[in-house]
Amino acid sequence: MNDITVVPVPARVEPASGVTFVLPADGVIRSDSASAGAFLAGALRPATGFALPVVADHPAPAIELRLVATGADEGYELDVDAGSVVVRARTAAGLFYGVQTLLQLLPSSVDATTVQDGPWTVPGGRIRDEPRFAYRGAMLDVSRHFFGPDVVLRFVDELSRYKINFLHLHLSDDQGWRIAIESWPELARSGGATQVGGGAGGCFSQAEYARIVAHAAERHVTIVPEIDLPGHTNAALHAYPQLNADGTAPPAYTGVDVGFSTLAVGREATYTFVQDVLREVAALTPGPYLHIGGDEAQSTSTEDYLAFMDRVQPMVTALGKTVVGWHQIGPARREPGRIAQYWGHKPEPDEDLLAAIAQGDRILLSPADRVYLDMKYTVDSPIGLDWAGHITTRTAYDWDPAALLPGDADVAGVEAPLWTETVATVDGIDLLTFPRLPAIAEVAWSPQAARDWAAFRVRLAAHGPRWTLRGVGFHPDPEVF
Ligand code: TNX
Repeated sequence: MNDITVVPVPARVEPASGVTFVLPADGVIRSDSASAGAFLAGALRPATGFALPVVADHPAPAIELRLVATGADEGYELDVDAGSVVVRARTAAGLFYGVQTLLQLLPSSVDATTVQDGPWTVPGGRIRDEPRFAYRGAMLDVSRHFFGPDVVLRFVDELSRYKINFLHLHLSDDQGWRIAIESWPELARSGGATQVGGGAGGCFSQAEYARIVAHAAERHVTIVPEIDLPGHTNAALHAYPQLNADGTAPPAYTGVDVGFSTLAVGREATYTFVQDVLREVAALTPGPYLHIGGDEAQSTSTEDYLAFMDRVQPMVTALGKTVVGWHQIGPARREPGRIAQYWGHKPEPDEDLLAAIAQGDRILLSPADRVYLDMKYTVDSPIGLDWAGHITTRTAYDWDPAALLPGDADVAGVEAPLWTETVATVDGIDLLTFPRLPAIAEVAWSPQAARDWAAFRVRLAAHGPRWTLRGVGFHPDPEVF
């Protein structure tokens, strides 16, 4: 295990030198969790060509997945000797992460979709692992450009390999409304009908959305839906004239400006609308969080913004969910447990962020100059923005979440947003996401003391061939590959 290339790096690794496990063709998987066993077998069968039956009991299994009474929430232990591999965890999530680590310990050809030559070796030793932060997130903006359910499922699959456990979906913005709301059907029909550049857009049906939520849950990824309010709402304003202060619907918007739209904060129809939307979205959300945006409300007066948030945040609580908002929500009266998502990038302290910290909000870190996946890597990147600077893989990796904010901030974790003003294709998603997202996953999962750029870049480089085998594109960052 000396040279393992696991990303994120585990908290503790003790190699057993000279010891190697080889997966036998007639190996059996014994698992306390049917889903974890099935997931592992499903991942191993295509490339190995082995049958790998999964059973609940067996005298001499090749691989064992055991639920045990102790351990951290998402932690696991992995023991590899010449005769067997054993993963132990207290929770199903922990078992899943142990399985992901095991897959990365096998030769990279395990990621091929057709049968490959073995031997299927795993280096001997012990791993003891658990996450630094409970919230390890990515965000996909499906509003600026719409991406259908299959693209989102594939994104979830890749995130979960790196132990990311939250996917925030930015479901509404000026350019498009992307989740069907049965009580307001024009949102999907008319609000979802276009996107940046004027393409066809699209909108998830509730059944499609439920499929995303279920697929993610099987991979221990919780979906965080965002309905961005009260700004970033042109698509809704276009669909329903009564949400506008002057009662007139604006045209659909296919540009990339921000800050020009607002719900009519003084109209009762606005609150009926918000209540209905949040109710339907909450009903589709088994996870704890509802994100209500709150950023860049430049067309809403401060007074109106605070009044709006005073009415809307308690709706989220009443639906049994916890409020998440961009950090501009900081000055608005908080609801219990609220998370403020910090997306600043300036050296000077941000007053809205300080207000959130002072109120006791948990802070989700999305510093735009570190983890905004929509920023270009360099001036030569074919897509991406640059308002927060260029972000190389090293820039995304080389920082400490504990050192970013004033000492009294309660950091919930780290989330990497992919805004899609310039991203119209899956290739574009891949290029901006890899290899930076795995770098950020390590920032969020691994202890700071175990992280080091020089060692990381070598581990990360080993994932290039795996992405290629899986049909995932990436930026060949010259500092890594
Ligand atoms: C800022 S981050 C925005 C988004 C843009 C993004 C582009 C945030 C809360 N608002 O509306 O898409 O910059 O990088």
